[in-house]
Amino acid sequence: MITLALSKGRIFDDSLPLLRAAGVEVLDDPEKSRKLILATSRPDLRVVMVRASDVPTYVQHGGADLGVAGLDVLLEHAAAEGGDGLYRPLDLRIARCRMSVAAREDFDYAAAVRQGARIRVATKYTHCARQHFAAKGVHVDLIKLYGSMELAPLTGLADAIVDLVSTGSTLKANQLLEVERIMDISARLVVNPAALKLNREAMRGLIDAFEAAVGGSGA
Ligand code: PRT
Ligand code: MG
Repeated sequence: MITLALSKGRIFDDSLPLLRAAGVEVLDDPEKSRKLILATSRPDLRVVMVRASDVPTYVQHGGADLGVAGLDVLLEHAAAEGGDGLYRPLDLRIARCRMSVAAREDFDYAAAVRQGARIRVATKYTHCARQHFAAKGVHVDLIKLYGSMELAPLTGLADAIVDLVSTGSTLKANQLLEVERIMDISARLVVNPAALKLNREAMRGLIDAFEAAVGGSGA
């Protein structure tokens, strides 16, 4: 049995067409069912539903053989673990967005950077943020948050945030401006190397089918 870890919401929704193109139908809808283990049309493949940030943990420790997770989640996980030993064979080109720095309209980010000021930055992505600002030689005090980053500059908790942006409407609704783009983000297929070794034929077949589905979708 091959176990694929997915998370509810955009990762699951955007993975479905790829699975379908790979000839796999998921037989339950996680939005309607409380089941955490979903059968598929392939008797040797099941899907487990976990929190987005738990996908790399499941795959790393063998609770799942492979999984789909955002590059943001993978980079933060790998940094926290000092490497995770996962194969990342494929950019699935789904759940795309960018990681950016945003600030209040009345905060002159460029001037603060130029003057070498210490900038207070709130974010869920502390490892990516630390690396980005260190590479630019910008002095920051990072404040770790788990959600609603947009609130931090509005309440005076921070001068700026590092968050994911797709349409930009969340920033706009909170009168924040995107002042710097850090990196493009998309979801990746991650694979447990031991699982690949043990079950090479079936796993390879599935990875190849994913690859063909990504290429074929023209995304
Ligand atoms: O919600 P939960 O805590 O369980 O986990 P999660 O928030 O990590 O999961 P989920 O399903 O929200 O996101 C899964 C993955 O989708 C992320 O890890 C990203 O790789 C990817 N993704 C793509 C996004 C977005 N686009 C996105 N827009 N993840 C989050 N957002 C959020 C963003 O943080 C901000 O709050 O959407 C808001 C901005 O969207 P716009 O369209 O208003 O710019
Ligand atoms: Mg979310």
